[in-house]
Amino acid sequence: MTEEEKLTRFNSKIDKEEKIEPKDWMPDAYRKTMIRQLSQHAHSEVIGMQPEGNWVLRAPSLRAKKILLAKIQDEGGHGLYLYSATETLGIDRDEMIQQLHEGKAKYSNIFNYPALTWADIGAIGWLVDGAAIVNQISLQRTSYGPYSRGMIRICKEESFHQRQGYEIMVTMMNGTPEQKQMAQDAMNRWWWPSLMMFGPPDNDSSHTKQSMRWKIKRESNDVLRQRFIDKTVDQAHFIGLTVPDKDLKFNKSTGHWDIGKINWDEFHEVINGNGPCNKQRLAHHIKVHNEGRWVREAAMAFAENETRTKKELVTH
Ligand code: BYC
Repeated sequence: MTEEEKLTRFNSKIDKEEKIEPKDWMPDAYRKTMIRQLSQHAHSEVIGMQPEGNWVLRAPSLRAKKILLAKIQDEGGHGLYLYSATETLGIDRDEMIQQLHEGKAKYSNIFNYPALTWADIGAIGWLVDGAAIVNQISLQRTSYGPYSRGMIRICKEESFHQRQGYEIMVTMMNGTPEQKQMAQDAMNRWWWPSLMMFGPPDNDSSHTKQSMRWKIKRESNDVLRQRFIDKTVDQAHFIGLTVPDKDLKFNKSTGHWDIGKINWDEFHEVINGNGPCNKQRLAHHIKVHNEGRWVREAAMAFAENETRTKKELVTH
């Protein structure tokens, strides 16, 4: 097949909603975009374990601790599926990790904020996982097969995470005045960064147009952000939390909540390495990665040994 015929075939698969699979021909730019988004998504899952990990030893009950541990393990698992899915595009995990350590690969803005109190664990589950679900439900229909299948599995676990967070917020809002204040304070700090998770406004989003043409992204950043706002404002009001936005107003003509201005300067500062915890998050990842080198080497040596033994058994 000529290059042109291959491209026609690729485009027709996209038009017919067929999935692109690892061995299929794909344009270089599609492969590059997929590697960028998928590896950033994998890094986000893994770096996202850090703010929550900070609270495992301080969880207020055995039940809360068990649930938090299970959630954090899920995030690690999501990272692993996503690294594996990215590897099907021809990049290996060492290279992805190196890009992360060198600051060449991004991860979600949200994980560069500190988790200061137990209420932050509620806010992360409710708002951060809540935002992630809205984005990931849409990505279940992404055109790249391994990513789409990964998202279907991941979404099932995310809905448990979101409920875990909301349950913490509900409990605190039914508690003492101090507990209510802690929940409100967490809401105040996590609300705006959660809205930024959906990426820049559509007009400033460099990749959306092409990614939507290739059906990598199925809905735009602003559409998904609005869906999250509409769901979450009602949940906040239901338990007595105030949304920290003086311009928040229900728009009867559109049926949506209108919000005030998002501070995009803050977003750009954070994704360019200057958020409150960027340096800490990366330094921790590098330290733990180096400490785990002997485990990777031992696993490789064991695998090589097994292969050699099997070969010897076959030849004898
Ligand atoms: N943070 O053209 P745009 C979780 C960058 S973890 C940082 O709109 P795109 C959890 C973007 O990369 C789930 N950077 O980009 C885990 C681009 O820069 P580059 C995390 C961002 O890709 C543990 C530039 O801005 N979910 O749930 O079309 C505990 C222009 O943006 C962000 C995912 O990763 C951001 N928020 O759309 C708890 C979702 N937004 O690369 C919970 C998968 C934008 O050109 N990713 N940038 O240098 C996506 O859906 C899309 O990549 C985005 C951005 C919607 C995020």
